[in-house]
Amino acid sequence: MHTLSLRTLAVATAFAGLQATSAVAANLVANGNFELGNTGFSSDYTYSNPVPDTNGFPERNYTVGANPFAWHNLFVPLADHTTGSGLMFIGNGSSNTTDRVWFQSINGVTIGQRYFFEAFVANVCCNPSGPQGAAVATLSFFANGALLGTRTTNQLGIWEGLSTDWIADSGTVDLMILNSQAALTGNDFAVDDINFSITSTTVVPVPGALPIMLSGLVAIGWAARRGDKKKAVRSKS
Ligand SMILES: [Ca+2]
Ligand SMILES: [Ca+2]
Repeated sequence: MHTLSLRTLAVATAFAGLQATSAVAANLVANGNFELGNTGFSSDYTYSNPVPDTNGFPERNYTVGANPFAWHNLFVPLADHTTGSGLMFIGNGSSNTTDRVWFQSINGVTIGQRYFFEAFVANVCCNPSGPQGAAVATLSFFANGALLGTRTTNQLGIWEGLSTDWIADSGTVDLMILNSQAALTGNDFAVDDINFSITSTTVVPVPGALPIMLSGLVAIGWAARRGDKKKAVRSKS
């Protein structure tokens, strides 16, 4: 009876493990989808309200809003990446490339653990009333100073994703976005759905340690279930 129970558990968790290969766990970034507004993160840019359509005029300003066009009348209308009706970070790029566009510290990270990182960016300048072919932002994402990846917002009004893995080198991860584009004309962008989460494929059973292995399998099953929920959200990209 006891053996049967264990086997049943092993089969169930092995199946869950197969599902987990492309899944991710809960997002550790606070307000990574910006649905809570201007909270949970920091920026060297100056915050201004998402409306009216002249608030976005100064460079080195940002807002958290539902539509870039509502903040700057030369920007394009753009639906957020999360649901198509939510909020996003909208920035008017700074001429100082050392200004941190967005940054956040996350505690409780496991050293040596592989983490998944993903974010989406878009170029928002300009609509037909504004300059065409203006400079585009080049956004680089860092974890504890290490470059995770760079995305140039080449396509006007189109979300472009960046995703990668990162192995934690500290119990705290400082995530940061820098923009290497210094132009004032153009260089306007949106960011949404910043995700930093533990990957489910790196829970490695210790040979001969059955209790540890079973706890790992349970963790994989948990990650898979969380991942299924996340995939449902991702399918909107
Ligand atoms: Ca959003
Ligand atoms: Ca600008």
